[in-house]
Amino acid sequence: MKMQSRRLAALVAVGLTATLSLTACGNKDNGDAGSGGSASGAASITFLPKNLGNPYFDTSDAGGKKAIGELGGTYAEVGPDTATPDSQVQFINTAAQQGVDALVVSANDPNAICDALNEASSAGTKIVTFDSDTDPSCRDLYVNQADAAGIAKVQVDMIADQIGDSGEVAILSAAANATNQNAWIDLMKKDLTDNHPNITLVDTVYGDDDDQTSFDKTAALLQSHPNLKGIISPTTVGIAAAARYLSTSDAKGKVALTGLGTPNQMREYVKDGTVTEFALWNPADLGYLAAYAADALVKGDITGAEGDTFTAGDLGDYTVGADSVVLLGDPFKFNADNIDDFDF
Ligand code: RAM
Repeated sequence: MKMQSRRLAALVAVGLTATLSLTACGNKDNGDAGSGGSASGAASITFLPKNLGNPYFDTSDAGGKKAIGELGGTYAEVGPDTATPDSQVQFINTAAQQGVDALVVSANDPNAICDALNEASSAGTKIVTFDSDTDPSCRDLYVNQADAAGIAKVQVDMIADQIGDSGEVAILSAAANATNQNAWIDLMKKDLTDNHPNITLVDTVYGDDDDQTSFDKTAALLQSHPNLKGIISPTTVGIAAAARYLSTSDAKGKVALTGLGTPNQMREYVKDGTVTEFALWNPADLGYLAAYAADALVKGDITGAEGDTFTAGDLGDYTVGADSVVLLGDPFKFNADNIDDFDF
């Protein structure tokens, strides 16, 4: 997938900015992001990632914090330690009780948090999902990182390329109920069946977006499938753990690994030859866009209806699409030629 140089420059710039602001962003960050604090008209927006301690969400939420700073609002980040289906419920309830203006959530399960979100919504909190959606009835807007079909295709294209379009592959995913990974996996399966008859998907396993679980599942995959030629891991936690395992195993250079990763977590494994190429969007851009969308909902500039438009700071103008979805852009491929251009 080609990316225009203007967009690439923006990606690098936002990535660098996000990295700088990361130093000021602890796991549970709470407080005024802008100099004006929550002056009248300024929104309080709370980010609720799938789990804390996941560098992907550290970066996305730092993007959200930057946007809220520009808007003069109040930023907070709360979240569970584990990416389980209902671990986010207590944080949603608390945010609603606090009268937070908007919640920006990446869901571990499409339905398990719906009751809590609906209650928060009835109490006046705007609900934005980003990264991983809920059932559409439980939120005002979903900020989607990239078209699901495009995310699926880029991963299938990369593994096909890396294993000569033939042989056994497996998927190492995140939590078993994750809306985003499950949508991508369904589309990858279809693409493999339709377009890659010589590739066989032999297993799909779940590392729960937990580093150790993902590491152990990688070891188990290699044991159960001695003819495995490739692993696709559509999660930044999974691909980094799998790369760490492969890098010191006999399978290094023999079993291909690709999927979705962050450049900072994957750099050493690209340099040592464990990984050839992987993909992602810029999580900082995603959080930044979600914060601007949440603010536009709070201020009543948009309702989430198809055709609504708003401006997301440096990223420019966006239009709400069908099913109240706002699309960030295209995935981007990282490899030895470009990985040093990125810092997130
Ligand atoms: C992990 C999470 C997140 C996903 C990325 C690719 O960090 O599962 O939801 O979007 O990977």
